[in-house]
Parts: sequence; structure tokens; C-alpha cells
Amino acid sequence: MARKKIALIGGGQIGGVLTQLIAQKQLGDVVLFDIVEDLPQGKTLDIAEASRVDGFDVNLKGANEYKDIAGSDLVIITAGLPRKPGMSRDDLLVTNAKIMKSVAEGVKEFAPNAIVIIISNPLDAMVTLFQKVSGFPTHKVMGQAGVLDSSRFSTFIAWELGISVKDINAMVLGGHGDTMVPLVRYANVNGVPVMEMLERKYKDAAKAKEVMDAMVQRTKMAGGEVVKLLKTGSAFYSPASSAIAMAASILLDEKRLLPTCAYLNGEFSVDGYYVGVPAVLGENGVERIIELSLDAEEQSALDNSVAAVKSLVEDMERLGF
Ligand code: TXD
Repeated sequence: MARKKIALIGGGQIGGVLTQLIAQKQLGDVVLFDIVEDLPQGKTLDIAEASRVDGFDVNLKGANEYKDIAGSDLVIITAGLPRKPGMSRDDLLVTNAKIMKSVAEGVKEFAPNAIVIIISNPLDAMVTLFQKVSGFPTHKVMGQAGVLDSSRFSTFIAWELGISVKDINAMVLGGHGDTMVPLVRYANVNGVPVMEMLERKYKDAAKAKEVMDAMVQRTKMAGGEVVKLLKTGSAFYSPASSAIAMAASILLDEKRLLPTCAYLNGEFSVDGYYVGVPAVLGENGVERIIELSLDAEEQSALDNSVAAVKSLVEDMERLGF
């Protein structure tokens, strides 16, 4: 079987870690594209020179021209500026929309059959713009945010309960912004509701709720917490790992159920927008959206998050994108 070809558009912090993870997991050959000359060539050379030690056999190539991505099966896009302390993701809209438009044109021309995962912020708007400019089928264009937000939520729960994070299942839906919706009721430890575990730990329902509320709040602000510490950019290890989970599910047709920024056609009462929802990812991209039953409070939190996504998309359209 021929090896898959994966194009990474954006050779910055996340692009570099993506390259290393793809190589180490031998998911396919990589073309790392950036507009900065020599940067992607330098990173791919550096990573390739670890091939003997890591024991991987894939081709890694740096590129400054779109023609090099020709025939890619999967494209992962991180091109665009990251946040600096004090910025919201939405502050990146104009700069990154210009970049995303040019990326969509390049990918459309040279990799018209690829499945595309977008990571650049503001995420939901960038996914919308890429699909609009490329005209790719909606199920082949998606965004990574929910896997990371859910991993952050799960990590905080694991630390709080003193139980391995491997046994924590928690999902975050909605847009990738401060209105995201960590699903408390569905969060569980191998099937046991997290709220039940917290109530057992504190023997006090009010205290358990307070602890959960704090974890939900930390999850919503987790990206900003890292930005504040790094000072020069945003999280990059965990976003790269999260996109790799999605990429592997697609390339290996694993059909994992992962929170994905996916196009909705009426599911969750949302029509015609990209929003984070549970989706089955396989060789055809977003193969199914799994509609959960939400209670009134959860649905209203999701509606609120969708409203934020819509308003950003409308701003973007007003700006001519
Ligand atoms: O979970 C998530 N979705 C995210 C998203 C979590 C963290 C950060 N997230 C966003 O990813 C972040 O807000 C940024 O918008 C992107 C990329 O973050 P990264 O940390 O990798 O940014 P870098 O290091 O600045 O890299 C961006 C690269 C850089 O090398 C630029 O030269 C390149 O993008 N760039 C371009 N590449 C191709 N084409 C064009 N036009 C272009 N312009 C800049």
C-alpha cells in the first residue's frame, strides 16, 4: 500500500510538532509548507535526522511552493498568527482570514481531493472561510478544537480525582472560544459520572458543584492560561497532538468519535454553520454527527456558543471575506 501524503500548511510551532509526530507514528510522508524561506526545509531536515534514532521511514520535505503539496491525501493547516497575552482569538480574524484565503486557493489548486483539518484561529471562522473559498465538500473540511478542549477538561478532572486520565471521558462542544461548552453531565470515569465521584470525595453536593464549576471555567480559559505563561505565542504541543488524533482516525479509517468542528445541517438545531460537535471521523472525513440529547441548560449554552460563532462569521463576511 502506498504511503499517504500529508501536507502541513504552516511550519511554525504547531507545524513543527505535527511533522515530528507524523514521522514518529509513521502516518505518512510529509510536505511542510511555509511562506518563510528555508524554515520548513530546516525543520524537516532536523526531524529527518532523528529518523535513525526514532526508527521511522517516511519522507519529510520542506516547501515554499504549493505545487509540492500536489496529490496530498490530507492537509492540516496552521498558517496564521497565534495570540499574544491579552488578545482574544477573535482579534486574529482579519490577519488570519487573509492568510486562510490564500491557503484555500493554493490547496484547491494543488490538492483538490484532500481531506482538510484546520487549526488556525479563530477556528470556527477559519474553517468556514476555507470551505467557502475552496468549495470542498463540507464533510471533507473540519477544524480541530474540541479534542484539545476535551483533553484539557479531562486532564483537570484527572488531577482533581487522583485517577489516571486514561480513564476519564469528557467532551467539550460548541465554538472554540470563551463560550465553549464542557459537558459536565456526560463526563465520566469509565462510566461513573464525574459529579458522583466529586460528591463522594467532598460528601457535599454544593462543594462538588463548586469544584466542577472551577474546572469548567479553567477549561474555557485554558488557552489563555498557556498564552500568559509563554508570552510569545500560544499552546503548540497539545494542539498538535489533538490534530494527530483526528488525522490518524481519518488516515487509518479508525472511525473514532471525536469532538470536531464540523458542518451542521440542522443537527443540534444548527443549520449551515461549523461548530464543535461529536463526530465519527474515518476515510471519508466527517462521516457522521452524533446528536446527543441535551437538557435545557446545555442546549442554551450551546445556542449561546453558536451565536458567538455566527456573529464572528458575519463580521468576517462584512469585512469582505
Ligand atoms: O486548538 C486550536 N485550534 C489551536 C489553534 C490551539 C492553539 C493555537 N491555535 C492557532 O494555530 C493559533 O492561534 C494560530 O492561528 C495557529 C498556528 O499557531 P502556531 O503556534 O503554530 O503559530 P506560529 O508558530 O506563528 O506558526 C504559524 C506559521 C508561521 O511559520 C508563518 O510563517 C506561517 O504560519 N504563515 C503562513 N504559512 C503559509 N501561508 C501563509 N500565507 C502564511 N502566513 C503565515
